[in-house]
Amino acid sequence: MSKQQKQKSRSGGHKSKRGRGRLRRGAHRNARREPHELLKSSATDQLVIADYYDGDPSELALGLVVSRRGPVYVVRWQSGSSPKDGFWREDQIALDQGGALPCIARREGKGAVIGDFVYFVWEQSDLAQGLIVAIELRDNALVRADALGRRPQTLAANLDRVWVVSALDPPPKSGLIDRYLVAAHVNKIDVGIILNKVDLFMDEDHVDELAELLAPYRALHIPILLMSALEGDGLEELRGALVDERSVFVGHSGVGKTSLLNALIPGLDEAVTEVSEATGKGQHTTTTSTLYSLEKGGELIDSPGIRSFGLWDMPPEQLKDHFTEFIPYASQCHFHNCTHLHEPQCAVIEALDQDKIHIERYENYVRIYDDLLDEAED
Ligand SMILES: Nc1nc2c(ncn2[C@@H]2O[C@H](COP(=O)(O)OP(=O)(O)OP(=O)(O)O)[C@@H](O)[C@H]2O)c(=O)[nH]1
Ligand SMILES: [Mg+2]
Ligand SMILES: [Zn+2]
Repeated sequence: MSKQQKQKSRSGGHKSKRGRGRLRRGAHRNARREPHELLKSSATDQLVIADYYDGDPSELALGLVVSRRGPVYVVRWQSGSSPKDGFWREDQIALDQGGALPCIARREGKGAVIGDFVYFVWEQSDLAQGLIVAIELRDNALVRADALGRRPQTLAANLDRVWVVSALDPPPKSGLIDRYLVAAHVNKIDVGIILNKVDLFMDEDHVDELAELLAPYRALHIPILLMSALEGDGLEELRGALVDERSVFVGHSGVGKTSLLNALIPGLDEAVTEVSEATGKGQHTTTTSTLYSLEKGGELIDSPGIRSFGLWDMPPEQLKDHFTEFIPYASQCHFHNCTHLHEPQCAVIEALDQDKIHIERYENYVRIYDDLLDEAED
């Protein structure tokens, strides 16, 4: 439905009782929207707030979700209504626009994630001073499947870039990088790769190994930063890359996402933990995502480390469209719906044989395809 059509149905809804009834049913449907259905269908697509809020829309304020702890969302007040005179309790300091307040959410606001713009009303309760009534449609979202592959889990919304952070220890896994790349590409979110802890470079072989791992990503023109949060290598380059973008650090636990953030924002001092001696794996120090504003403009979300990343809502046959280096060859395959797995006269496999496509990327494609097929059969 176009925005115009939506506005039409909305004003129609206000005119007659029957119309209002239709509106309520609409609200019910919207309330059950899956996270990926909160996406804008075009750049100008906007939420029809009347579907969510019966009161006067001028009572609403708009804010950005910057963190969450249980039922409480911390929301940075950006625009819209101000609290009425006498709203603040004696033990509270009146908030200025740009400041952050705790909010709780009613039904439709409960799916809000970091990076969401939310509509809230000023309302004092035990836990909060705002009540989120609706989530503005998202430009994009980074979504993965939950551990069982049954439900979508939205990690963050309205992103300009996903920085996949890996490190020399625990060692980088191209499979995880490729899954993030696919999830970002689905939503047309730019990506970057950070290789942290370069202070741990052991020897020449180690360097060669890494150069090989990163080669396919260089060929895809993905920004790659070699960094050390410990010694400051690459920090100025990263600062420059983050300006005026809303970006998120993602990756395995213990790769140094929070350490990089602490290095970027002096005085921040968020908790980091020692990598366990026994397993070399991180300890999952960061438990919730948080959005930080950067001095030179731009916002950065630190997220908890993950073990694995399952793609959500991806039919296996669509996966090939997100391995962008396959695309120029795919049109030359004998079969127009070639999966590039086993078909004869496959131009992608020919390109692979001629080393025009990196073997690790192709192998990851096959692996992810198999996983998606398994899930589809479940
Ligand atoms: N040698 C070295 N160690 C680092 C570097 N960056 C971080 N570390 C160490 O790596 C460990 C994990 O760092 P964190 O910043 O907590 O990692 P994280 O990615 O935020 O982990 P989660 O919050 O669990 O996802 C800590 O012991 C850091 O001191 C680095 O550049 N070099
Ligand atoms: Mg962390
Ligand atoms: Zn093919």
